[in-house]
Amino acid sequence: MRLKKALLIIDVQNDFCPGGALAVSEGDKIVPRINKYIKLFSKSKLPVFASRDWHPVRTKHFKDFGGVWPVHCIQSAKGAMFHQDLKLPRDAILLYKGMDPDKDSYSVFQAEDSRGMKFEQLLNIFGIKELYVAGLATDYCVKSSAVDALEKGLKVKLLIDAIKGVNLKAGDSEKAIQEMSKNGAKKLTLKDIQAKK
Ligand code: VGL
Ligand code: ZN
Repeated sequence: MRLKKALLIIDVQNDFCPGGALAVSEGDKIVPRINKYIKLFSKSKLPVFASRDWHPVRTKHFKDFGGVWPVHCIQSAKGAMFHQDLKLPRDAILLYKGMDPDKDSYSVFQAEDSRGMKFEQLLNIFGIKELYVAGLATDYCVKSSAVDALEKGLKVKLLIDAIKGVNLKAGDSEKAIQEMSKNGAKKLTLKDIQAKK
């Protein structure tokens, strides 16, 4: 039997795009590509999950309170909104993470939907066994989510033409991709998928 797949779009939010508080270089460039993946998944009636970094004003995640990051993705603020060109389907399942003022919570496995249902429970309900992962940032949330997924026995396809990293240190994204691959993630591009059809 073919594994049931879902698309996981991580943190494509204003603050992670150029002009945002924690801008990922060319973070916005992946949006049109992600829209193409969304179309493919919607056509196949497969679920689309979209997470958002969703921080309270005070959290140890921020420099001001002992963390490493500038203030970003404050709950309901403009910076926390999805990039305006991201075309999420009406039935996309929205996930929120980073609400705990004492934790960093990079992984989407620490995220929940608007009713407090954890990502892993949602995957179980939908019977998802394989995640196609896109979004921001390669070296934090994407890496952490992919590694957790693999650890939990899910298959992971890393959409390498639809991710971008912060690169606090040069080469961080490349290292993150290597780590995900080492853990079992398979790299994939839109062309690879189209070639299979
Ligand atoms: C993230 C840095 C800070 C992420 C979140 O979602 O990748 N990165 N907060
Ligand atoms: Zn954050």
